[in-house]
Amino acid sequence: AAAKTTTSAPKAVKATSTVDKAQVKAFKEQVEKHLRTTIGTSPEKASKLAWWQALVATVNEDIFGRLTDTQQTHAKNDTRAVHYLSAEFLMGRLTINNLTNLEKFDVAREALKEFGLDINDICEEEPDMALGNGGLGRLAACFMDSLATCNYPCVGYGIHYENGLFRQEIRAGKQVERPDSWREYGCPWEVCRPESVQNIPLGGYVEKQTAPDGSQCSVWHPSSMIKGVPWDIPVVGYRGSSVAILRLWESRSTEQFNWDVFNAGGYVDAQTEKSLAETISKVLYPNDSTEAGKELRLTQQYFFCACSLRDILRRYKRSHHNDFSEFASKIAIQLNDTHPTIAIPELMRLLIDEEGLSYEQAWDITSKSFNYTNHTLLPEALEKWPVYIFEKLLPRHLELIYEINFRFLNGPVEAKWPGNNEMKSKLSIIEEGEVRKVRMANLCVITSEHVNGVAKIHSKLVKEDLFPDYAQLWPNKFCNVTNGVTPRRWILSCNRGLAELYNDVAGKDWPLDLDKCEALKKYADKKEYQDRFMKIKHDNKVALAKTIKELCGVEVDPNALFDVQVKRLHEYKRQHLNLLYIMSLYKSLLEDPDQDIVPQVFIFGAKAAPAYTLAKDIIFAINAVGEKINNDLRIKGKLKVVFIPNYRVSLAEKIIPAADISEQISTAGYEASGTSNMKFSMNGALTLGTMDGANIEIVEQAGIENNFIFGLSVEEVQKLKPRYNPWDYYNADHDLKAVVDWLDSDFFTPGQPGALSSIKSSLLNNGDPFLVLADFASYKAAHQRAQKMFKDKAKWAKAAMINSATMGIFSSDRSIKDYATNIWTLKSQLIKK
Ligand code: Z15
Repeated sequence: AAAKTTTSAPKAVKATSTVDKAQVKAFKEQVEKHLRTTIGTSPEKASKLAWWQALVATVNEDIFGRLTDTQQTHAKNDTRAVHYLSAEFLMGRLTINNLTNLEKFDVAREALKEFGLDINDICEEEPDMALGNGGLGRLAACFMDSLATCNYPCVGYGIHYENGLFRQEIRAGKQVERPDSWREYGCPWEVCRPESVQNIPLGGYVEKQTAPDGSQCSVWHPSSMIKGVPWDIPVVGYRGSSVAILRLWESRSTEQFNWDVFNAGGYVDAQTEKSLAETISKVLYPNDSTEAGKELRLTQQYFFCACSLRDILRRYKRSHHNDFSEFASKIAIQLNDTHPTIAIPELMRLLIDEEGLSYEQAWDITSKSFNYTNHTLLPEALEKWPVYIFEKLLPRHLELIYEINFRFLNGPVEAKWPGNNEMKSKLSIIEEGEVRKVRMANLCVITSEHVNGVAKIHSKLVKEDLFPDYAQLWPNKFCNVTNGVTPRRWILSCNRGLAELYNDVAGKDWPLDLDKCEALKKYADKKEYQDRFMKIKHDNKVALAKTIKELCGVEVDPNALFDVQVKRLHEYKRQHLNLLYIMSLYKSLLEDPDQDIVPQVFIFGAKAAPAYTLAKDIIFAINAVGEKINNDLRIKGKLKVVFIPNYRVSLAEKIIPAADISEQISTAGYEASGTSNMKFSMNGALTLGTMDGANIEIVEQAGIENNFIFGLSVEEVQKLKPRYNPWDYYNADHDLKAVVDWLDSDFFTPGQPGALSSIKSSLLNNGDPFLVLADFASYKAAHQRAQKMFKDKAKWAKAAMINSATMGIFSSDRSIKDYATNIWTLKSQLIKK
């Protein structure tokens, strides 16, 4: 039916006419009222920042009522709830998303227009809330949106970092890190909750006491006390269903903190000492998938877990007093990676030492409450904390970890493998060696009811390769929940043109049931729909071209193919494979400038961990090669390479809707899932990628013929790895050899020979750990297929539409429902007004 009414001409911005005049008027009055009475200025002299603040104050009026309704409903029904513990929540900006979820965006846009303001321009004032590094933190943010939208009782718990992920500047082609003080001028979304402050003990020693009956018990005498102050950020579900809470803990000093200094008359010294306690929540560690292993990091983890558990216990005791028999039926705790593992011994400690339960009772509750999500197989990302750090910071927790380990090794392990010490040392929580270490993942697996990976292939590898022995003990503990992303942010808010198209072909409920988008599939052959779809893409590319001009000073043609790789910089993600291909393309253009190639723009965005030298070298190489190519008149603008600085959520929202090709080129077996791959496909990009992580499930939905798959499979990588010699590939492929050697010249870095040679060296002298050279030829062939298809506009449009239309299962609502059903046994709760 929808097909008949649509003409070949793209729809005008018809939303304007459907906006209710009275609502616009009311909204406008509210904004002006807040501008005057909340912000203390007037329409005549207000800055953009002030307008934004007034806009947020207006939105908050809608949010807080629903928040109270949500909390009252949950309290009244004494509902089971999930507690999502995560060291990272990468929320990005909240204004447009909250307006969208409240279905007030159009009203707000019209209201601001009447003040002569552009809503997008005003919303650019909002700093990103960048309290995360990458995929793991953004996943937590998408999950909060879905938990609220699907009405699941929940709390997200994390750290109120004063500085989020560093701001990246590019100077002379190199990454420079700058602090990100996202709340310098206050954050209007957050509410401080002094009534829920917690005090957290730290350090000191454990005293052994012998009770009159001869039994031993431990008394912890901490050396200091840290105050945890909660800040609540409301997360509005789509169409205002429920409002979830993200509770972030800020560390402060207490008077008890170093009270001996105080007592010695050191008033000023004690003020200085404050900084130590307040350091805890100062900064987010900027490593994605590698552990720095710093003492302060473990302190951060313990601090937020200890605060969160006390908060959970306080709320539980409000309705159940000191009867803990229902704890596990009311409380589910999800550990987002091993970062919050310390919550396990902390809950044991609280139940035994503070609440007086027996070890057995405490273990019964604890082992029924926790679940663990694994996000990586990379050995360098698996957290192992030296025992000596535990002895210093958390001596009582270490004792409990030893006890858990002892009972595990002498219980289930001894029963399954009697007298097998090799098995015991493999499965032990403690790694023996020069420096004894606590293996956090082992503690998670032993304690948790469920352990899940984040894509089908990854979950299989978690069970079979990472924890094979645990899987023999507990085969049913291991499961899969494929990641997802919220379609409210990643289509509806960031790609309004595409959202309109889906409204027309799939009805207006697709943001709540993304499978409905499949309706577009039947129009994928129809020219007028192809034209409309590609016009939306083109408009997004025009907008991105403008942003690129502003941020990079480079002119790019929206008619060119936009090939995008945006993600953290990591060897396993292989940005350098992309770079080698670009160099080979450039080389072939220099050899034959008149060849008929598709004009292409290669777009990169990536932050490198500040101490990851090779990653920084790759950023420099991309910029150096880009500089040369962009200014080479011989190639007549057929090729452009841009590195967009400071890649973050708000840039992703501009870049992803404008992509033609999504680069997902990790070595098979190394990217647990990926989530930008899903966002790109939803927005009509074709995936050029390996059979890794969720790419496999994406092509399962969209069809391998509508994407460009290349490279070794997981099995092939596993087989090749032990006997791999990169020199064989280098010597056998003239083109590959030429571009690798090019890195050793000063062609791209005039006057600085060798400036790019660390990359060549990692590929040849360091054994090319991620098989870049092995996949090069196959990668090049995939690019050639992509170029060929791009010339056939109808074929490309159809493939893009099918990709977008078939991503229903990658809504994070589906992921959250999987968790709720298979892991949390959690029911949704309709909110009473
Ligand atoms: C991180 O962003 C991811 C895994 C980690 O172990 C850490 Cl420490 C950070 C990513 C994975 O690399 C990515 O494949 C996955 O999609 C994402 O987590 C969310 O599960």
